[in-house]
Amino acid sequence: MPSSTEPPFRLEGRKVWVAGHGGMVGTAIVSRLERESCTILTVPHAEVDLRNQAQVEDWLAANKPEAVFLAAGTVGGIHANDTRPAEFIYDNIMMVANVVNGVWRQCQAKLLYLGSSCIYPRLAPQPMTEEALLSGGLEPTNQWYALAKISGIKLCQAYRRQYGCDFISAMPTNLYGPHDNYDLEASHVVPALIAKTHAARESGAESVEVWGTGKPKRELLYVEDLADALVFLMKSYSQEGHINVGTGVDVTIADLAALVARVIGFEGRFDFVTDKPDGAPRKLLDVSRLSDLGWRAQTDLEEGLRRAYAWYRDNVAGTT
Ligand code: GFB
Repeated sequence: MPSSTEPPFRLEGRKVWVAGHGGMVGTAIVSRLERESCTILTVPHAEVDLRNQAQVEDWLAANKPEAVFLAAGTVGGIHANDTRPAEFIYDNIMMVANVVNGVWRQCQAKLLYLGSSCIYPRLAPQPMTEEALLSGGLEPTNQWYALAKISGIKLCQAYRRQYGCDFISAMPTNLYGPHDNYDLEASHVVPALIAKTHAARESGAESVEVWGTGKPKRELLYVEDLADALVFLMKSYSQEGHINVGTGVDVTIADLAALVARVIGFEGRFDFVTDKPDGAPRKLLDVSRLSDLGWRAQTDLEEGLRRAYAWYRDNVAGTT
């Protein structure tokens, strides 16, 4: 268990690498770190492909970061996970293996890795505590991604045990916010509902299609809250066990759609497309360990959806 006697890890004046800085999570971490008086390091994908061991090792040897946020990954919603299994398992295993081993060999930085609530067993008791990991069978639609992410958490633990590396893992719930992926084939539910509902309102359509039955529940965390939690953990947490990061509250997909409609001002109806998968029935995190450490999410779901929609209107709608 975390202890209040652990010395805090200082970010001030340090070189901090955000791997995956171009994605939704990486962008939010970079923006949060701008308040920490550290030197933020990033490297474009075209220069270092994290799946390439030699490129990762060479870059780490040349740049020697002192802290690493490993936010890179091949990620996507239920359809992308279900239809691109090879990419989801190969890319994510290679990235974490190369970065974890490279950091140990080249710079011995403190490293924070990201799991995901979808890697807990499909039918884990709710809310899911950290102990639920590996206690049951996986959700079939994202088992490939889950196996890669579980391997990443275990890699961090193994390097801590055998080599004494200060590697930690956080387990975020479903995320949304600015810089999300709005490609409907690859996106998660929040950007999909925002894009489809906005389009319906603009065109005057009477209905919006929602995949599945609308009955599954999801816990949704605004990505800027996640970034704040990750900086908090980087500074204050140094244990082998991963830590859940969420809000502790979930919502059905049908209620989420209704909330998105309210935010966007759409007055039509939702049609549930039941030949699309529901995925896990529920995956609510038990966030008591993080609360006990002193961190809580700040952004309420409706406010977060308003900000996400504002970003979508300013950056995506009408630009394609
Ligand atoms: O967000 P989502 O794709 O991911 O889907 P998961 C959540 C729920 O929303 C599912 C429903 O029940 C979907 O069927 N849904 C309704 C929709 N309409 C839509 C839509 O238009 N698009 C999408 N995408 N969903 C992912 C995992 O699971 O969660 C990943 O597959 C990842 O591995 C992520 O970890 C956090 O919550 O089901």
